[in-house]
Amino acid sequence: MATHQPPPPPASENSQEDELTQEDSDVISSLPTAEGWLSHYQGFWIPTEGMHGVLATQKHLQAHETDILLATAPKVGTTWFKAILFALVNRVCYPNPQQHPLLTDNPHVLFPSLETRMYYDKNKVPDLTFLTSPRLFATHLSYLLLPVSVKDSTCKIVYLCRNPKDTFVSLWHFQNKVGNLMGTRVPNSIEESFDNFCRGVSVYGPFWDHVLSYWKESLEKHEKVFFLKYEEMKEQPTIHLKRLAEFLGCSFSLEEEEKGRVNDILNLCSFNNLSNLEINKKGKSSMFGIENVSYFRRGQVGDWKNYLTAQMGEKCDRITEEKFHSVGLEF
Ligand code: PAP
Repeated sequence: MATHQPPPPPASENSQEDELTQEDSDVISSLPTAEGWLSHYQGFWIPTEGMHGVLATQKHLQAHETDILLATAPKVGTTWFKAILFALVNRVCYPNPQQHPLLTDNPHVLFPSLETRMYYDKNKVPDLTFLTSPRLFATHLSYLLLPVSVKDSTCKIVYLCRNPKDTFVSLWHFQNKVGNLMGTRVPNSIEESFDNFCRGVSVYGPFWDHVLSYWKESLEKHEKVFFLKYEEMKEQPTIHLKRLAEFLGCSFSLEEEEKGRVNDILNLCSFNNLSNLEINKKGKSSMFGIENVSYFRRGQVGDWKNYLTAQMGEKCDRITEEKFHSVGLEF
């Protein structure tokens, strides 16, 4: 298991434009755009300002066989799973749940996202040297956009998804809250935003294509891609945490189980615990200046009913049925 070292302070995020290569600039400026902040790249809507990181990741990331990649569409529980994977993989280093890095750092700080440009040095090469083996990173990219070296290596991918209605509602709230900070345009109404989501115009979406890309891969390569739903984890956390540990080759020993280590991790990473920590109530992310509290809203299954009409719910269900039925995926 890892001997984790916390990441260094992020590099300055200034003058991104100056640092872009001409080739990258040409690619980015040629892409169709939507909503003033999304660029259509290889079939998916990527935040234009994140395109630099995406191109650098695709060109330069060299996966290690021991890497663990958390892949998610936005707002499906990334923060929760960053915490869970970090605590799970590093549990030997941090046996005492009262003295754990997750108590003083937001999960996004401990578990970098590949597309985040702060991890790229001035030559646009990912500088992930601060991570020790196994390296943990996250990505919002579809499987189709992952670097070849990730696909070709034996590294492991954990894919978390969530029912599209709750995902949309979570995304809508998040974008309303932080959209201004990130310079993104927020649609005026939930209806307009919902229509865009259903048409596939959503950040890192189309949402359904994103899910399908990993679902198909998990069916063919179940030793490489672990596919899990947010709702399943909420329902049976112990079972799924143990399955996850087994998949990652760090199963809980009988002794660990008897000592309650499975529950320790689940409690440490629970919505109640994380959202009530000082760092997550008052802290701010070094990325984009987003307040950590924005990553913890309600954390419940079925919250969509409080925001979408029955008609909107049915529309979303129809799309889900059309897209997923033939591949045996249900929400
Ligand atoms: P990101 O893609 O911007 O990183 P992400 O963490 O995927 O966001 O999604 C946030 C959602 O996960 C929020 O859902 P909600 O809007 O429906 O409430 C957030 O509340 C939920 N969440 C965060 N932490 C946890 C947790 N520990 N357990 C369960 N859900 C959580």
